[in-house]
Amino acid sequence: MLQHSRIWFKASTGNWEIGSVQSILQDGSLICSSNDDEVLELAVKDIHPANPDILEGVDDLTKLSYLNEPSVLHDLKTRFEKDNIYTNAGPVLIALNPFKKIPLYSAERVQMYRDKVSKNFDPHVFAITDSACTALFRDGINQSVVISGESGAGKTETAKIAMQYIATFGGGRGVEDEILESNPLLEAFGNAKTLRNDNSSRFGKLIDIYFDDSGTISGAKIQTYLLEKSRVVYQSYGERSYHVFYQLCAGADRALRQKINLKLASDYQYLSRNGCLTIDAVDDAAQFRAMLNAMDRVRIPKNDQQRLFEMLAAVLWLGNISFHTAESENYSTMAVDEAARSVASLLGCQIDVLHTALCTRKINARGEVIIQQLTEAQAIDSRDALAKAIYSCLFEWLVEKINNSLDAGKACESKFISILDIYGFESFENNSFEQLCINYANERLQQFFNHHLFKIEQDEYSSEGIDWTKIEFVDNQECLDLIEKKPVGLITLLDEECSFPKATEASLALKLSEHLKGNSCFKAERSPGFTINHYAGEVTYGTSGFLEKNRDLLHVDLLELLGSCEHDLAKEFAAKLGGTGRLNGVDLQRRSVSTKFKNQLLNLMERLETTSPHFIRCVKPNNRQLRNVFDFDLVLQQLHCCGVLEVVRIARSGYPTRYSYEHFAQRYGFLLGQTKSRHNDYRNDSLLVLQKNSILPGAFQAGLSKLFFRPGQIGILEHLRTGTLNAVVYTQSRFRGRRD
Ligand code: AOV
Ligand code: MG
Repeated sequence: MLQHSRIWFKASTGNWEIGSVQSILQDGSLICSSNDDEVLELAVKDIHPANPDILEGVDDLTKLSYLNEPSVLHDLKTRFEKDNIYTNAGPVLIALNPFKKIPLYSAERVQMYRDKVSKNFDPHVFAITDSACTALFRDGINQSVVISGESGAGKTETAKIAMQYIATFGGGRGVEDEILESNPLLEAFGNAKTLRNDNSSRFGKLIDIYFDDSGTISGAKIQTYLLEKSRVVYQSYGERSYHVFYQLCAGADRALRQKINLKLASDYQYLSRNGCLTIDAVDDAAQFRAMLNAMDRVRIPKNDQQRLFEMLAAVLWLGNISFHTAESENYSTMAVDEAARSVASLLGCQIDVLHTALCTRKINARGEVIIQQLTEAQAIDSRDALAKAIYSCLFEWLVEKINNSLDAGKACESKFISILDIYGFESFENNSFEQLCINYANERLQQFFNHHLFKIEQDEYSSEGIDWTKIEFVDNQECLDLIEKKPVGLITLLDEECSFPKATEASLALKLSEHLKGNSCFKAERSPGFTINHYAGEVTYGTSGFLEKNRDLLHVDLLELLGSCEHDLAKEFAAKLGGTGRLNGVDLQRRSVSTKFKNQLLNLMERLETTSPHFIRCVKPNNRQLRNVFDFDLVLQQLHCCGVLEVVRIARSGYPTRYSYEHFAQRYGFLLGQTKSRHNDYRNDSLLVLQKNSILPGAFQAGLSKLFFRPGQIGILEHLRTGTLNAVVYTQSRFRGRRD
């Protein structure tokens, strides 16, 4: 550190501030002055060099001369204050959530990125999506856009922006409009207000967008992951159930209201119990109209829409069904009131059939069927289980309808780009099974990120014999082992405990603690529960409700009820649920929610592995959903836990573009003209191309089977290639012109 150099130091406020070095003491500590002319003595470890002014607010963190936390934060903040919310971190796009509308997404702007009128465009979701589209057709490899970040960081908005770009890039047949319209529809049914995000996704989503050889979108397919169905019957204070319920109650016209006997949201227990009925600045009635419009656009026929609303109303009325227990009895009976009558009429069943299904249970005891009468609490559980089952079936049914409309079946063979938008990492005061699943999915995604940006990258350098100094990163394998390792991972232990009828939340907590205490990411808690040290921070989970949620049994009585209803969706759902063999908990091990989810996630990862991924990291500038507020510590923590600094470090010294000698020689070999080798010595030809076109030795390394390039080099070669090809075409046409 030299005298007068600009530095960052941590001020007494805890914030990083700019200062300059005045003198250096013998023990190595420094006398520095702050911008306010305060003089301080600082240890070397407490300061970082600051970048020169000319690097203020650069659009790619790899351009910073000094890569340290305050410099990176300062860069992001400077850009954020000018509404430049996107910044590259080498290959990763960082997207800061502005929590306000910024004019960055017009059709003109899409066109600008598409036409690539300038090389120096600001980083943007459009730019990274464009590179995916371009690579799809240039390299013939399927691509993916993988979006991650905490809850409320902006993943879903970002995914929609990427879809908007792709729809323009490959539009033509009209299916692109349906792809875009699937968003408001799925959000209505799968998103809800949580304490972290007014429009929080409560399901994971992968959409594959298919292209034909002419580059036009030919169809799409949506795959969804584990919808949080407990929300239908219960929400934490200050949260809401799924948007669609409030939209329906606020927006349905009189005819529909009458048909399905619809009241106001405040009349339904499932919606009003915790007092949060509206969202600031959101008009549920207007959203309902948008949702209806979206249903029309994805060609859901009116009669299907009608059936869907009937089912939604049935779910709402179910929540109002109440039970009584007569004195001196210990079993309950259902109140025959408007709620019970509405459910029966909407589903198409007799009231007494509904009563029997909710208040009794058939038990098979040594070959004999016994009818057990349920207590009030059990009857309520039964009722809620039915509501949750209907809603989650409805969600799957809707996804299937959308997929039919997107021609998902036909398109599967062609090239595709996948966009992944899952629920972000969550940590509340009380965390349960749902948070565990969500955070587990995020761990998996984080590993995918690590794997691509650190591991595969560096392993390839070493196997190809490239000169390289290894960069360390935080591996989250131990946390994944904790959750999914066999035979003693959390999921296996949970499944095992679920197969004991007498298991309780306490016995589960004890079992987990006994078997998992050796894992450094695990800590047992006193109240039944445990803490996991996730890549994004510690989360404490309470085991209450874990067993039932993981078992997710719908008793045969309820299945039979659904199957006997006149409503054809009820019948369809019963067949579907029954078909998965959930009766009597048979084969529970294979079918528990967590095991099913784990398998789904592993399939997802396998699928992503076959693509060439592009990463967008969404970052939340503050926890209060406020515009223009940049909370240093919060941003830093998010950058930290996903290893952004390390990504930048690798990108700065790494070789992001690579080609096999064969591929390279085939694409650029013609630039050699006559000097090209006769027997296709690809390696030799490739190196000659580089030499003849003045690609400097520092700009690439020749590996055993591949060439590795520093950023920007392929752009130069492509430019030369296009130039040469154009010249050839021009000469040929002139030649032809002369002949004619
Ligand atoms: P998430 O998908 O990452 O959370 P969202 O995409 O729903 O987060 O973003 C949360 C809110 O931030 C949105 O509803 C918008 O109000 C705002 N927002 C995000 N990105 C932008 C943008 N580019 N421009 C303007 N506003 C934006 V979760 O689904 O909770 O993990 O489960
Ligand atoms: Mg989301």
